Amino acid sequence: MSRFRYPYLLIMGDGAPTGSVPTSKLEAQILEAVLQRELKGTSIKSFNKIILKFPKIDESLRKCKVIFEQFDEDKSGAIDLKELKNCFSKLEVTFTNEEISDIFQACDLNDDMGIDFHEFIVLLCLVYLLKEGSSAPNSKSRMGIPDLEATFETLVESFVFLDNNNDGYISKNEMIHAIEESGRSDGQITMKRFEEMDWDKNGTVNFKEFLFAFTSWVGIQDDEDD
Ligand SMILES: [Ca+2]
Ligand SMILES: [Ca+2]
Ligand SMILES: [Ca+2]
Repeated sequence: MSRFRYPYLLIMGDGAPTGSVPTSKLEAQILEAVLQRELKGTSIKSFNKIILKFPKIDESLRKCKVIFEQFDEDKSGAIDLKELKNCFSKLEVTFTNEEISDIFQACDLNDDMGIDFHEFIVLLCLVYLLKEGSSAPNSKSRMGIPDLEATFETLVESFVFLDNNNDGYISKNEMIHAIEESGRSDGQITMKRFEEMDWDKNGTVNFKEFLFAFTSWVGIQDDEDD
């Protein structure tokens, strides 16, 4: 549990859905992209498969730090709006200014006007999802960072697996079902973690909430306190 240090209380002010209804244009777009993606299904067939992928996901996300530092041009430890615009143009990701502001706000969970490393990973993964289908048909990469994109795909696939009824949200029952089926002895701990990621306690977790929690579980938070 020591990994669970992210200030979740701060997240509550962030426009997380109060029911299974998107609260902003961006949330609606993300939900739509998730629903589209769910139609394709997932190669992940068990909860244990997700757990087995943790070390690899962790390793890959750590490498993302290099990218983060590259875009944090003034080395302030956070990416501001201007730096994010440069970041997108380098990655050849096309967004309007309004969209960039929206995604910035959505991922700046603690409202400090900067995207820290953890927030950055979630942000890139959301971009990855939103840009599905936007790259040339033969291109393997949407953002020019294929290794990381493969990891984002794993995160998306994990969500699709857990969202058993494909409504775009992971419910408590879906989580219980996945854990029970896996026969894990640490099921109770996992359940507790689910409850922690469902901060507004409405019984469901959307894709963004899932990403924040999931990327904490795999371990990237561990070296952020030094
Ligand atoms: Ca900066
Ligand atoms: Ca922030
Ligand atoms: Ca569901």
